[in-house]
Amino acid sequence: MGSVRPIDPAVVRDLADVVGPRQVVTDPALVAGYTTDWTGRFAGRSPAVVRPARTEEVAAVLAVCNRRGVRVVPQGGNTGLVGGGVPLEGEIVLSLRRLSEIGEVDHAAAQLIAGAGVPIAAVQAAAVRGGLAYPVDLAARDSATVGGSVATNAGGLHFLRYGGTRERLVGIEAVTADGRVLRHLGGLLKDNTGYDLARLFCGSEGTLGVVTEAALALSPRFDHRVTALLAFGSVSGATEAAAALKRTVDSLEALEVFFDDGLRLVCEAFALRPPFDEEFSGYLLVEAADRADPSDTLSEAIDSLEGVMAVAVASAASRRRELWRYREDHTAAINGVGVPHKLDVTVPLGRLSAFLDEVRVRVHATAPEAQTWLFGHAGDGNVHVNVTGVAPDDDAVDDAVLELVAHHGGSISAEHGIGSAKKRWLHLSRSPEEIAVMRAIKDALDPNGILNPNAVLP
Ligand code: 2HG
Ligand code: ZN
Repeated sequence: MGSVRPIDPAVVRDLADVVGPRQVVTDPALVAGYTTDWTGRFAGRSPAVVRPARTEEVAAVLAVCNRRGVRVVPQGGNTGLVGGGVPLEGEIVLSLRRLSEIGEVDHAAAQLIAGAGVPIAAVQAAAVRGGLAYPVDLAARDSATVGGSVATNAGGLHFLRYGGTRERLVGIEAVTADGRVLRHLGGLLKDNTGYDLARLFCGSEGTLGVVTEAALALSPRFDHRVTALLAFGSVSGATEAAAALKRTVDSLEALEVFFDDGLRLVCEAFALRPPFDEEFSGYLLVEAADRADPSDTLSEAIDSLEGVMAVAVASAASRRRELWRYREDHTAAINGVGVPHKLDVTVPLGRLSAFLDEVRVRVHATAPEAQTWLFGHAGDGNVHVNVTGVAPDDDAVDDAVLELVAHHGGSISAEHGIGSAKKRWLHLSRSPEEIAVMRAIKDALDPNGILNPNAVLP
C-alpha cells in the first residue's frame, strides 16, 4: 500500500460545501475502514471518504469531482469480493450508506422503492411486513446494500427460482458522472420507451453512474418451507441429483452444493456438530417453499433420487438455520485459513461434474501447495472456486481456473462481477466487439473517466 497523495484543499472545501464538513472524512484512521475489502486481498488507499445523504448531494459531489478531475469509487456495504469497491489508486470513496430511506410496499404493484444504502436484510424485512418477500438473498444480507446489489447485479441463493437483481429491478434513480439525475422509478412492467437504462446500469459496477434508488419487484411470501441436506458418495452423484431435483420440484428455492473438505473446515471453524456420523464426498442443501407444506413433494423427489447416502430434513426455523450454516459459513471459514483467491464462475449444467473434478487437478498442477475449496449454487451451474495458500498478487491459479472455465463454455463471473480482480480475463467471456461497445458506452457516459476507473474494462 503506497502513501496517500494529499487531496487539494479546494476540493475538500467544495465537497464540504455540498455534504457538510463532517461528511468529508479525511482522518486516516476512519478512512481505513473503507479502503480494504472484506477478504483482505484488495487493499487500497484514499485521501477522503464523502458521505452524502440525498440524491441531490450525490449529484453535486459528482459535479465537483467531474469538474476537478477527481476520481471516485462508489461504495455500499463494502461486501464485494472482486476489488470493485476499493480505491486502489488513491481515488476518493463515495459512500452511499446514508441514502437509507425505504418506502412503503406498493401492494397493487408488489413493489418497493429503496435507497442505495438500505441493507438487503432491511428490504427483505420490509417486504415481509407488507405480506410479501424480496427474493434476492445472500449471506452478506445484513451489510450488502441495495445500491451495491444493483451495481453488481447480485445473484444469490434463490436465483434458480426468481433470477437475480436484474430480474427484480423495475426502475432506477442514478446520477451520471457529470451530476445529472436519471430518475425512472414508475415501476411499469410494460414500458418500451427506448433503452432500458436501469438494466444497463445494473451490473455496471459503478462505472457508468451511481445508483441512488431502486424500484424492486417483490415476490409472494411463502410461509411453508422445508430444508434438506443430502449426502452423496461422489461428485457426479450430487450433480446428477441436483439436475433431477431442478426438473421435478416446482417449489424449489435453493439448490446448493459443497464437499467433504469444506464441511469439515466449517465444522472446525465454528465448533459445529457435523450433520451425519459418517463423512461423504458431496452434499446438496435443498430448500422448497410454497403456500402449502412442500415436505411431501420434496420427500418424494428425494426418494426417487439415486445415490443418496444420508438425509437430514428440517421444517422448524432453528433447525433449518443450522443446516444452512454448513453452506453459508464456508466464506467466513475459508477467510480464517488465509487470504483467498475467489473465482466465481458458471459452467453449463451438463459440464458441472467434469469441471468440479478438473478444477482441483488444475489448481494442484499450478500451485501444489494451494488448497482448493469448492461450493456454490448447483442449480445455476455456479461454482465458487476459492483457493488459499497462494500470494494475493499471484495470478497463476486464477489464470488456470478461468482458462478451464472458458474451455467448458462457462462465464468467468457468475455473480460477483469483474471488479478489478478479473478484468484481465474479460476477453475469455466477451468478444473484442462486445468490449469495444462497452468501452464506447463508458466513454459516452463518463468522458473524463472519473467513475470507478479500475473496474470492469481492461
Ligand atoms: C456465496 O454464495 C457468495 O456464499 C460468496 O457468493 C462466495 O465466498 C464466496 O466465494
Ligand atoms: Zn454465491
